Amino acid sequence: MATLHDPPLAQRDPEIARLIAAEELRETVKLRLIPSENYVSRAVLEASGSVLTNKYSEGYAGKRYYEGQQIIDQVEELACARLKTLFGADHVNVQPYSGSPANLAVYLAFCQPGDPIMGLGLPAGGHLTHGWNVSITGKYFQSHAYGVRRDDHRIDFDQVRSLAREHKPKIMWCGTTAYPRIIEFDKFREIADEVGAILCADIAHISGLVAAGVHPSPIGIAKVVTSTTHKTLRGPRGGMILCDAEHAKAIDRAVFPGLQGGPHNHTTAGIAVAALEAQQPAFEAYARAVVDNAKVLGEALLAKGVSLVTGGTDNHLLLLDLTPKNIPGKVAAQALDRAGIVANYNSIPFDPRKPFDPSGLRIGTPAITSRGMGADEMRRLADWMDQVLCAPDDPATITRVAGEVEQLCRQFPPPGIPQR
Ligand code: DSN
Repeated sequence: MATLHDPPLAQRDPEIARLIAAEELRETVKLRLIPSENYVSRAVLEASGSVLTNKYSEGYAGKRYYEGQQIIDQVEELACARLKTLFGADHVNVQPYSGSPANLAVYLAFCQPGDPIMGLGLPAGGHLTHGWNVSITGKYFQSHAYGVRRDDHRIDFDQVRSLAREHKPKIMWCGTTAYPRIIEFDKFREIADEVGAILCADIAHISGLVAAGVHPSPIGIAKVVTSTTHKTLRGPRGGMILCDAEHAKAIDRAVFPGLQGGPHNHTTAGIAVAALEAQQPAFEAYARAVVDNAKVLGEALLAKGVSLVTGGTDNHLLLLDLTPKNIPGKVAAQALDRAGIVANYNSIPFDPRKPFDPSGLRIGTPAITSRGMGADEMRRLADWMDQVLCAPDDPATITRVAGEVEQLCRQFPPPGIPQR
């Protein structure tokens, strides 16, 4: 039989090859400010795009349901060992396909349908899977969302305590997707202990900052910690669950066979590489720069008359309230995108507008910091954003800013993308 003809992508499927090249260009010439996105290194890309995608490996190292695991077991053990060292955790499960499945596995491990649970409400900066009503987690469990205070938009611990005392949740989530301040894990733990809840920290947004020590760690405070691996941690798209020894078995059983089939071994390898990179001193410097850049960007935007939810940031993101600028978040996001500045429109706490057309804009510095940008570039960025927000319908402004943005971006080639 003839050998299977095996041409490179550009020959096999020029359409997809062209689209990938176009995305490489987009990621090169735009300022990517979506705070949950980043650039992975070339090494992470290579591992993620490897032959490890060819293998099935249901189970865990040494206890698989298919033969041929000589290599895969080593890959997964290496990923887990590196993550355990990086975060100081007793146990790591690196198989969740992403953050939402990681969180679903936590429910499966500890809850029965209908059990009371608590999490930060979506409009206050929580995540769908922390019990929001349109998510399976809000439908299958009795969810009691806490929020932020009306006066300063910080987590309302009085409300957390009173809801917890009233409803006695099985699990209590702490973790956010649009909250620019430090998460006070110890305060949550105190309340969770008082009512017998298992405290689960979802650190998807901040896991890179936690690994680098620039945000307090929930390890040793929360019993279970979940995260994606592709945000500030700069790994491939994936998920993980870290927990204490006591909960390890329940978590592993929930992920497999409870929720998922075969792990994505190419992703596991990419996560292992990202964990190795995050152990280097350069990663700590990177994480510090992410936060420093966010602070400089926030101050520069405040100086332009933009209002910031909570008045500033402690982490990698800023939530802009555009009400004083008299421009809805969606109009702003679309105009900025045309000008080469990519963000997402977002609800702000107590938003009078609808979620699909809210008052806010969410931006973050993980990706632009991965390109090596610093304080000077943050000030230029604030200036460009202000110009666009003041003239979202002016094609001349948009075109000029897009050109200037591209010029700057060309000076800071992103990791992982071949420059043509
Ligand atoms: N989609 C992620 C984010 O943008 O924050 C959360 O899952």
